[in-house]
Amino acid sequence: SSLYPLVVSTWPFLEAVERAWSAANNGYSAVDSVVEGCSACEELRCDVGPGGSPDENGETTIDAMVMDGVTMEVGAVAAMRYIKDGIKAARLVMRHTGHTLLVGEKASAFSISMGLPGPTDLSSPESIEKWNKWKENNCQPNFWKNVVPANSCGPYHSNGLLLAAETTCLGDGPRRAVELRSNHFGLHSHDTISMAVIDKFGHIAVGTSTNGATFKIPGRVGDGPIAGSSAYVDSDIGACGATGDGDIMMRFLPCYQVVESMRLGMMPKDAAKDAISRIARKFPDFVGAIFAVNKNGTHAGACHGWTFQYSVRSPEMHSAKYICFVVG
Ligand code: SD4
Repeated sequence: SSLYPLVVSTWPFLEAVERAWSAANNGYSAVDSVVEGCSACEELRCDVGPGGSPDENGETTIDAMVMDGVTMEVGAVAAMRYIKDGIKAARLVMRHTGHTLLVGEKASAFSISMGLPGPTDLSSPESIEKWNKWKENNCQPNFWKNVVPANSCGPYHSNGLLLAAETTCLGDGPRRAVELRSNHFGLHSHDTISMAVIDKFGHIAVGTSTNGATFKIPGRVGDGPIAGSSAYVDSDIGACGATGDGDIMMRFLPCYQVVESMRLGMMPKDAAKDAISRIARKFPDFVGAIFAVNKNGTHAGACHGWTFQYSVRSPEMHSAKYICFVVG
């Protein structure tokens, strides 16, 4: 029996995985199958896409990327407003421009000019409610440090600083601060899909779509659209996808690390654990996870700071969830 197509994805987004797998099984290329899968996630709102995590201003934006492991072409969009179809916009950048990454308003304008629907309001009743609750809670937690933010949120200024002071005094403080920070990265809502597809021809592609960090400072771009960070692929070797604290992960390019380690002969399991532990050594409170899959279809996940599941679909096996190796 055939090994391919094979789909691996962050989180138990089984429907999105199934959609990607059917596409690949019907002869779609790896790139197009990944786009099908990530689009499904944007449509079904597996916490990604419209209605997802708002920023400090209550606005939802999208970061997305697609990478072709045969040609090593990449297309990405970041901090994109008013467009629902993040991953399709990324594919348009890859296919129809000589660029790699478009950002902000201009990424939206490009997407509309290329035929994607918009402008569309990306907020939802849920995202507005989430944002209102956060403001009622004096905009805590937030991402500021060592500074009084210029944009007030009522008692937000002083409380933002108070929180920092308290965390050094109270025994429980540091842990609580970490807990709060991890909430931004979907500990309770998994707002990033990162997916790899090996198509019938053995070609591999990866894609990512995310609303980034909840209550981020407007303008913040995470690891989602960064090749090598949220995902990476080389069809001769294998692929990797990541989720978690992108502000930290994009400093390490963990998915590039994983693919390169596999190139040097490491098994996916060891490569994934190694990439996560490189980050955890410097940032012991880091929250994040990756999956690794080699071109033979062997896969593994590694995580730190949370329990992470990833999903796999192959010809022999309906979508199944796997647990990560916890890196201590
Ligand atoms: C980011 N990595 O923008 C994303 C967030 C995420 O589950 O993965 N949330 O930092």
